[in-house]
Amino acid sequence: MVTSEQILVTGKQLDTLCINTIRTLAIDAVQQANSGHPGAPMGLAPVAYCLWQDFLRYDPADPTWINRDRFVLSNGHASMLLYAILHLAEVRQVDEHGQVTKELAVPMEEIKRFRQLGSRTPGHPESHLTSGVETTTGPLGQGVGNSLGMAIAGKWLAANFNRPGLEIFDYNVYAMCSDGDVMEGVGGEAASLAGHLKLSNLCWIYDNNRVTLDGPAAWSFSEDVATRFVGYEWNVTRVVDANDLEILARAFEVFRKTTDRPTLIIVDSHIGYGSPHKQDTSAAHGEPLGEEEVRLTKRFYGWPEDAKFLVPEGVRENFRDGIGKRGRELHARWSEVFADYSQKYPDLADQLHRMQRRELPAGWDKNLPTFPADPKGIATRDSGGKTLNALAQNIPWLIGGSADLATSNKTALKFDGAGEFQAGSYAGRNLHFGVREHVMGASVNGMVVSGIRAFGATFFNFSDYMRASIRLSALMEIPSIFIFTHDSIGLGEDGPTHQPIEQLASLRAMPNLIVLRPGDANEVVEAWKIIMQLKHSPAALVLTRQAIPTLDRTKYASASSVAKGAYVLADAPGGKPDVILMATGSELSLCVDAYEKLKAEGVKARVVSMPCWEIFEQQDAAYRESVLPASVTARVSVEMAATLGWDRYVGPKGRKIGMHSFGASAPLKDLLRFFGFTADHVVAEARAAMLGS
Ligand SMILES: Cc1ncc(C[n+]2csc(CCOP(=O)(O)OP(=O)(O)O)c2C)c(N)n1
Ligand SMILES: [Mg+2]
Repeated sequence: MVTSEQILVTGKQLDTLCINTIRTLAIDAVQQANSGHPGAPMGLAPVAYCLWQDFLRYDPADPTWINRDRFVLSNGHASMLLYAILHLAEVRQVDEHGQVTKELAVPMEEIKRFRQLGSRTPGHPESHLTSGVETTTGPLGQGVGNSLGMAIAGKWLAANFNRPGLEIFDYNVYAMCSDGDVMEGVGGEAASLAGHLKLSNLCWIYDNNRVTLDGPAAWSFSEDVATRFVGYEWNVTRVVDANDLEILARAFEVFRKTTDRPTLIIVDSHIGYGSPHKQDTSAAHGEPLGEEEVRLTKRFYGWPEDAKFLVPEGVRENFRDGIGKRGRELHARWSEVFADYSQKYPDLADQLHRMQRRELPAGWDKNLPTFPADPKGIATRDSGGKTLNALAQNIPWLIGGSADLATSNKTALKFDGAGEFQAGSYAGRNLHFGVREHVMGASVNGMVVSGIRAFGATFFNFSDYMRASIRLSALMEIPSIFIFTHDSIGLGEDGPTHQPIEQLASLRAMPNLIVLRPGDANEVVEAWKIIMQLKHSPAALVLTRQAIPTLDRTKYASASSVAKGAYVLADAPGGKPDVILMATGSELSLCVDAYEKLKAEGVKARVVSMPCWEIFEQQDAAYRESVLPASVTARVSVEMAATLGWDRYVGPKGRKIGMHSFGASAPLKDLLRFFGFTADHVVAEARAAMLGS
């Protein structure tokens, strides 16, 4: 048996020692948790080691350094690889105020608590929990999708903030990925757009281990990945042995020298390297090795067989001398440049500070439009586009685009100087995602974790295509902005393939996502104000294609109460209604019409506008009771969508007008009549609710 003292610690052997430390930490943590994936960290340890130790421009003492190279572990199931590296590189934890602490992001106790409740080492890396984790990964394809956004952000920041002789931004983005990432559609979308945009600051490291969970990758995957990426106009290079540090280094150098396109490094590796059985590519590998195999594997590494969570002497020192020292020096040199920059360009430096804290510039809400009462009104996509354009002129880092529907979504930034973000001209604020909804979502998230307030837009129905990315933004607690127009059957002739039904209910079911469906143009402005002030929640802004009336706010309540999520728009005399009508979006004016009819008939009704359920739920009980008094049980909800969820507000005696089937292709007015979205129907349901209550 080998003891730790017997392990030689010089030269290449020191590298091997460090690599095997990463491997055995992963093995031991997975074994102790009795769950997780040890195989990928074992195979990839040399690659991660080489990158971090010799190439990554990263200061472990300050993981918030804005010009740090980004490292994304897109194959998030290999989380122990990242945790081991963060531990050994001694990356610091950042507190909730953004201050770097003396504490390690991943101390040894946390490695020992891998996958346990409340640990900073969850099964898959979560960026809001663990400093140094740049983005949350696990759903394959998302991390590489995020890396696209990070690379876009890097180019955009450089183009907008660098000044002659003062290069504040020149960071690179490295994403490690697996067969799954390369198989997933979103990974293909990301590669396609990155190649088109010639993002030379982007490097993917593909773990070509020829195995996936079920068995050999060849069971389901036989394309030539290199040729595919050459077709995407990437620079493709190959490392035939993941253990060959020299060839790996050469590949990273090739990436650094490539200035006109992204780089894919295909690394042939062996999953579970060193374990007698896990290298069998047909063996299941998403599980611990088992005590016996742990021993055999450690023996293969020349490791003390009984040692657990061993970090041999010299390992930490080696990381300090490598990434630690190099990162500190690079950061110090950058800080000197930045000090000079801050003197010469205090406004720009101030912007960067605000971006990092997710703060807004002074005057961010000036010149926002107000819309006069107008019975014919305006589509909320139009009022939304006008508001967005006003905000973007006040907030220089509000940028984004659409998945090829900017003209329909009304999301183009049209003011002077807005510009287009295109290959080689990276200062523009209009992004063109092409017909790639999923990676639009993932890359918006990547931009947002880079300090930019990014938005992405498409038809509401296609929110499904990007749902996995929306979900991750909510989990990551980041303020991504998703704009969805054509929000109901109200879009008309395009028909049921394009008409969302269940999307509102399903997005409302997502924790931490703020879903806003404003009911007229002035509610749109208020909704946008809410969105811009979010720091830890993403928003979905849901807007109409069709014109809807702009309500007369001298007659009805002010739209400013949108800030409370829901509010009394029109009330019965003395605030004592017999029936409550509630709606969002385009159905709000329908309720107002019904309210006027009921009023003329002597019925005491109230209209409640409910543009945002989540924010309404955050209000205190007294406010909620003042809007929806428990004593009034005759209630009607109206929404051109699945009714799931409205029970909560209409109660057991209430009535729900909504959609119970897919829509249909027809002119809007025919659809409204056919599916019962008329003021008369609302009146009838109100009377039925009053009888039943
Ligand atoms: C979107 C998504 N689908 C399925 C999974 C479950 N899963 C985890 S790892 C994996 C495949 C593993 O194969 P590969 O990507 O080649 O990684 P390796 O095991 O080689 O590290 C799968 C299907 C997932 N994490 N994400
Ligand atoms: Mg694989």
